[in-house]
Amino acid sequence: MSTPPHVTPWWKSASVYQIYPASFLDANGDGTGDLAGIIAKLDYLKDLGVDVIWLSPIYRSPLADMGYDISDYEDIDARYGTLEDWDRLLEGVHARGMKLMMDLVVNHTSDEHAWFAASKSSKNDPKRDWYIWRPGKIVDGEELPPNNWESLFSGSAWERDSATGEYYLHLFISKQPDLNWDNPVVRSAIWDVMRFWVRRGCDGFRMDAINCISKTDGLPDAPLVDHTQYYQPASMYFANGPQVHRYIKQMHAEVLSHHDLITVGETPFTHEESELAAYVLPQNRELNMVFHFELMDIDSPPESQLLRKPWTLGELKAIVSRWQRFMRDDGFWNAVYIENHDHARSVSRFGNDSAQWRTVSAKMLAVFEITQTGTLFVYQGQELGLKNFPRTWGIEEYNDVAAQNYWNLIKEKRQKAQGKKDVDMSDLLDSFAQKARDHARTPMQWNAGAHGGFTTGTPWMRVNDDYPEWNAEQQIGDDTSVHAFWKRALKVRKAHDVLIYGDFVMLLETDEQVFAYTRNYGSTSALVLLNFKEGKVEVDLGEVIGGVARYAFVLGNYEKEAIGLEEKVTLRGYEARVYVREALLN
Ligand code: TEU
Repeated sequence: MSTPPHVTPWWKSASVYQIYPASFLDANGDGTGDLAGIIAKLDYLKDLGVDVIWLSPIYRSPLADMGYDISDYEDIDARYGTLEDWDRLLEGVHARGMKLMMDLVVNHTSDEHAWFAASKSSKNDPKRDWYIWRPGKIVDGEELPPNNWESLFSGSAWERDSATGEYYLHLFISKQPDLNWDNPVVRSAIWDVMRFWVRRGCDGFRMDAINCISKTDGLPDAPLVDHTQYYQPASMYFANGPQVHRYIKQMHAEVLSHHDLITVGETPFTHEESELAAYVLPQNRELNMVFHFELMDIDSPPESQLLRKPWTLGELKAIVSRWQRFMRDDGFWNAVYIENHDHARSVSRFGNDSAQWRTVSAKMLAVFEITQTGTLFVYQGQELGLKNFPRTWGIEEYNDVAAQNYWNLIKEKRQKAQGKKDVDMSDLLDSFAQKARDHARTPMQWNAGAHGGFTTGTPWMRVNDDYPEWNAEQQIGDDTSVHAFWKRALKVRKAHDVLIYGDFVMLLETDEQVFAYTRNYGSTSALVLLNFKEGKVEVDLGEVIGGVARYAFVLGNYEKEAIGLEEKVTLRGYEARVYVREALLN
C-alpha cells in the first residue's frame, strides 16, 4: 500500500476538457467556432464535471496549421473573437469554479509573425538570430538544404529564402519557422508572452512540442533510414535536446514559480520514461506533467502516424501499467489521455464503433481513463462517443495539412515510380479513414438540426454523417447515453481518491482480452475489470486476488444498479466494472 502524498495540488484531481475552438460552436454563423460559442456552453461543461478547460490556440493566425502557427501571441484571431471576449470567457469559467488553460505554442511562430518578418528582412536585422538560419550545403556543385532533416509534415525541414539566399529551419510546415531558443532575448520574449496571459488571468499552459525547443549543436545530418528519399527523420537531434531542461528550468524560475498554475508539456517522439522524468519530477522544478506518446504511437509504423499498424492488448497493457507505476514514490505525475486534436477518435481506435458496440465500448474506454492515476484529459466529443468519419469520404474532406502533405508526397512518389499520373491511392485513404487527425476536428454534434447545430452557416469542415441520431441533445435526455455515463464516471472518480492517487497493480498480465488491475490508497482498494473485446470472457478472481469479499460496486457500463462480485465473473462484450473495498480496521 502506498502512502498518501503530503501535498496534493489542485491540478492533480482535475478533469481537464480540451476544446478545439474552430469546431466547438459557431455563435456568429461564419462557419467557424468562436469564443462566444464556448461561453454559451459553459453550463454544459460544468454539468459534465469539467474542472479545467484547455483551449487549443485562439491567437491571431493564418491557420496554416489550424492556429498552431501564431502570428500574434497577444491577440485573439478575429475568427474567434476579441480579447474582450476572452475576458468574458474567463469570467464565465471562473464564476463556475472552473479554470482556463491556454495552449502555448513557442517552439515556432507563424511566418507571418512580426518577429519572423523582421528576421527575414536582412541578415543584419537584430531579430535575424531569433530564428534558425543557415546557408545551404554545396554537394557536387548542387545547393542542398543545410542538412537532411525531414519536416514532420513531409519534405525538407528547411525553406530557402531567396532574398538572403539562406534557409530557415521549420520542424513542422514551412509556415512554422522554429524560434531560436539558444538566443536569451527570444527566451525573455517568451516569458513576456506567458506573463501577459497569466496577468490577464489564465490558470495554466499546455505547451506544444515543448521537448523540441533545443536542437543538437551543429545540426548534424540524420542517419539514413528511408531509402526512398533524401530527407530523414531527425527527432534524435531535436527532441529532448541538450539545453531543453536548462530552458524549462529558466521558464519555471522566471514565470511558473510565481503562480499557482497547471502545466503540461507535449512531448512527442519520446517513449523513454527516464527522458520524461526529467521534465516532471518535482525537485527538478520544470512542469507538472507531460503527454507521453507511447500509447498514441502504439498503432503507427515508424514512417508515419497517419498509417496503421496492428496492436495487441498485451502491448497496451504493458504501456499503461509501466507509466502508471513509473517513479510514483518520487512524485512523477501522469497526464491521462486517449484522444486529442492530433489523433483519430478513441472509440474507433481502441474500442469498437459499430452500431452494436459503440456505446458500450465508448463507456468502457471512459472507465479505462477514469480509473488511472494522473490528471484526466477528455477531448471534445469524446464524452459523446463521437467516432471517425466514414471511409466513403474522399481526400477532399481531409483539411489537415499533415494529411494533405503526406498524400501529395506519396502520390508523387507513386507517379514517378509508375510513370503515370493516375495512380491508385485507395490504400492510403484506408489508412487515413482510421488514423488522420481530421477525425477529431469535425464539428461538435450538438443536436439533430442542420450541421448538428454547430453553425447556422456553412461549416469550415463537414459534420460527421451520424449527427441526426448521434448528438449532445439526444444524449443529455437519455440516461443510458455515453454522455450520461461520462458524467457519472467523472463523479465516481472524484468520490474515490483511490482512483486518482492510488498505486497500480496489473492482474492477468498475459491475458489478451481482459485488462484488470487493482489500485490501493491508504486503506482503500479498487478493482477494475475491462473487457477490450466483443466476446464474453470469464475471469477467476479467486485465483488472481484471492477473494472478493467486501468489494462494493461503484461503476459499470451495463447496469446502473450494483452487480455483486462473484469469484468467477463473466464479463460481457466490452464490459467494464469498478469495485471499491475499504479495509477492515483491526
Ligand atoms: O503536435 C506535435 C506533434 O509532433 C504531433 O503530435 C503531430 O501532430 C504529428 O507528428 C503529426 O502527424 C503539436 C500540435 O498538437 C499539433 O496540432 C501541431 O500541428 C504541431 O504541434 C505543430 O504545432
